[in-house]
Amino acid sequence: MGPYCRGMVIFRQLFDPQSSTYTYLLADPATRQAVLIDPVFEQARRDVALVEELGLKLLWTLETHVHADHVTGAWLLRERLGSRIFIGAASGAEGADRYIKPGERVELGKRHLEARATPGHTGGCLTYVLDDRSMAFTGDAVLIRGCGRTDFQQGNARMLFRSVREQIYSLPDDCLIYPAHDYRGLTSSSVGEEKRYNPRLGEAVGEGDFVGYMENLGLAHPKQMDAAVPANLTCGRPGEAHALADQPDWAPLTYTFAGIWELNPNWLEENARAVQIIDVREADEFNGPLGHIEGARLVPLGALAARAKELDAEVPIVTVCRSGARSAQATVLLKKAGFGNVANLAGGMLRWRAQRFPVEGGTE
Ligand SMILES: N[C@@H](CCC(=O)N[C@@H](CS)C(=O)NCC(=O)O)C(=O)O
Ligand SMILES: [Fe+2]
Repeated sequence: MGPYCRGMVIFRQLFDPQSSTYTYLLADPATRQAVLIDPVFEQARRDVALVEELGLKLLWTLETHVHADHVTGAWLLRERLGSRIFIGAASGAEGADRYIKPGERVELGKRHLEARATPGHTGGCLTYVLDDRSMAFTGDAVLIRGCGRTDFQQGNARMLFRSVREQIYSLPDDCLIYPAHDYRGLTSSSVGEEKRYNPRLGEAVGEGDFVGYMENLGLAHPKQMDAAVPANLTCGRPGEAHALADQPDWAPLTYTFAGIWELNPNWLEENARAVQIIDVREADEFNGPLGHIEGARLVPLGALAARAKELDAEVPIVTVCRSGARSAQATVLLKKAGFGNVANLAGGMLRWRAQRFPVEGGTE
């Protein structure tokens, strides 16, 4: 394989279960520059966590089209990470930083994606093809053994048929296809496979057959369509009433890709009196060489669910253990028990002590 082989790009496929949408993270390992294709508004927090944990710099968010079934995370990611919003020039959307025309490249460190016009599902659909033609992000033009519907948003079955034949089936047979959705949990396909087995768009299917098929899909409109289309026409900018309400404001918390809210020791040291510190280790550890944080209450993890009612529901909770692992699980148990403001002390007593914060008991 040449210098552009697939091993040289960082790649993750992410899923939004509510809308069955795939979001793709691509990054150049040399420069750490990254792009997210089709991010979902409700998943922005997860996407931020992954970008940060992998040590990447999110340069752009790219849309394959104006989605009808979910709101894009583009605007929210720009707020949180300073990424720029790229969308097709033919999308009709306002508020983007760059309007991409077919044939243009999106640079990503030493790598790039080529935008190809694949209208038909909507009037402005783009497919992004990786520089070595090993991967194509087809949006809703080609789905795995299917394709995007053509009954709204300037949809046009004839146009979709031609787009797929000319712009996607002209790629190498082993080029992998990554669609914007799959409703059965299938994750990827290839050009050769779809040419052979796609029931709507197989090579033996003619344009007239395809149009007949698409006129008779009989699908209900997407559940979120009335809200999603206007929001996506402003690149996912929420209406005024929509504060970024999902970000807890009682402390500067970090959300991990593992799904845990974490707190750093410095904040806890300065704000210990404003929270309940729950140490979930065993009694012999609490009273052992590492010591414990002043004011911490001992509730071993195994007893936490049963004893949760002893805790004050009005005061935020910080959970602590030796390394931060058991206490991460404690946050999960406490959330289940109905406590809203809960965070894990990152790194546990080991990091607390490494940073030389004071302990009660313990040995030097
Ligand atoms: N039940 C889904 C419908 C989603 C839907 O219609 N998806 C569009 C893509 S935006 C599509 O083209 N689907 C093709 C298909 O289901 O065959 C929802 O409510 O979101
Ligand atoms: Fe779509």
